[in-house]
Amino acid sequence: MERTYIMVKPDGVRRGLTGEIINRIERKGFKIVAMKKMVISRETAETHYGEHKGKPFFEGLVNFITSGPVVAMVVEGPNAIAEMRRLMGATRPWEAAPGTIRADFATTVDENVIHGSDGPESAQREISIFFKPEEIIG
Ligand code: RTP
Ligand code: MG
Repeated sequence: MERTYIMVKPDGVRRGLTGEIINRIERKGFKIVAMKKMVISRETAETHYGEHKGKPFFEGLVNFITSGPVVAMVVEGPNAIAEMRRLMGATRPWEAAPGTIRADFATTVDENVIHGSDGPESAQREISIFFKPEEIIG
């Protein structure tokens, strides 16, 4: 069993795609063990995306991710980190495989609907940024 941090980004929430995304996660057979709607502070956004600090898109990324509510989740299941990345599709939606969330619902790299942790260390780190241990109900 593995846990990953998943987030419906502000564009996904604004466009009413939260239910569709939850549906895909649950149909896959994964379990949502924590979930909340929240507006991320700049400080939290900069921590979450710390690996991208200094890159040309960093400022825009922080502005975007703080631009409206997100739906944050912890998703649990076998190989959940890699499998959720597979369901999400590639970062650039035009490179995402057909049938993936980003291929089906996004057109630009800046607003690509969903975030998912990219490895075990970032999963642990990101889960602890957004959730207290007692908010995770297995
Ligand atoms: P995420 O962290 O949001 O799940 O996306 P990811 O792992 O697939 O991609 P990552 O490399 O971590 O990049 C984080 C987000 O930054 C934006 N980005 N823009 N303009 C660009 O070249 C560019 N590159 C990355 C994307 O919104 C990406 O999701
Ligand atoms: Mg990433």
